[in-house]
Amino acid sequence: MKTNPDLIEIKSILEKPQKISIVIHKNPDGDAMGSGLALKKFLEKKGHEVWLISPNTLPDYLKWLPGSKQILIFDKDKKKVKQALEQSQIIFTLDFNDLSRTGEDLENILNNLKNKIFVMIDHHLHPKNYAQFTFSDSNKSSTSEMIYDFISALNGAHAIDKDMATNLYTGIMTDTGSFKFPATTPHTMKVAGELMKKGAEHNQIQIKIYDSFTQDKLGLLGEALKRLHFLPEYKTAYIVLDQNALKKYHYKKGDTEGFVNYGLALKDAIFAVLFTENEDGSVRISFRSKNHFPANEFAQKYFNGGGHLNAAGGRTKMNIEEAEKYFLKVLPKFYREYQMKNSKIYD
Ligand SMILES: [Mn+2]
Repeated sequence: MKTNPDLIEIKSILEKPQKISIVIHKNPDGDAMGSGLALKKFLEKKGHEVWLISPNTLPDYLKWLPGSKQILIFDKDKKKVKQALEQSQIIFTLDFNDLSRTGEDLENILNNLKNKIFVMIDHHLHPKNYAQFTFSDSNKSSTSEMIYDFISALNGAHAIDKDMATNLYTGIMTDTGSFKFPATTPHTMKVAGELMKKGAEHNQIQIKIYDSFTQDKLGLLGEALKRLHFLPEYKTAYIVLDQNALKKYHYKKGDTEGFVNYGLALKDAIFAVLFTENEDGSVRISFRSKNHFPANEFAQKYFNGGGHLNAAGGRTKMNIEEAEKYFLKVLPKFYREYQMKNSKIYD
């Protein structure tokens, strides 16, 4: 494995036409789809044959992304995806760093493709060791920013057209919460500016992503806000959405996207949590935090998850009442530990 290798070797591999698959993570978000679609078009322009593979269906709010109709959905057409992967010499994996993020079935297939060249491009912590080329940088705002840099480093920035710029801009914008999360750097802003020059219409993208709620989604948000609990002693806001609430508003995948952030809109909140009950009774949990509160550590320690310092996710097989109780039980201890560690450093 080479971590953050120089590009000479990969550049020479891409000199002649190759068959290439790009795999993004399950439940793809704007960054996964944006980076994947942009890389696909770039590689096609260079004369390669490219398949872009999502483990499962795309959320409605991202279906307008240029090129998204060409994405192969593993859940819908396993045979086709398998064929694409088997024909490929090179497999890019984007916006994740652990093959389990593709789901059990696809993970098994990927694990058995021993003679392929794997290239990971990702910005999450703790990359697994499955790729021959690992581009991993958890200080980057997004995989889309990394793809911009990757394309530039291959002397390909001139090839970035309006569609690619739109995809990359969307990835950066969604992963940075519209350029407000701490991982947003001067370089992030510079890349966003370059993408605007290449035709990304920032205002239209903003409208398509954030100002396109269905009435049901807005109703569900209202319900979520009514259910918001604030625990001032732990500076924590949390929301519990059970199947009753979701069904009332005809929940579709992606409808709760962004809801967790509303907890952090509270002046004194530094930790926001959203519990969502799955159809099978298990629970998925989203975590967001401000400043130095380690959402990823909390997710990892108590809810089989992980992620970034300020944005993480987890899951549990407990039912939703048990999950809430458990959360309320473990939070005080975790919060006190955080306070003790940080009083010395930041007060
Ligand atoms: Mn990302």
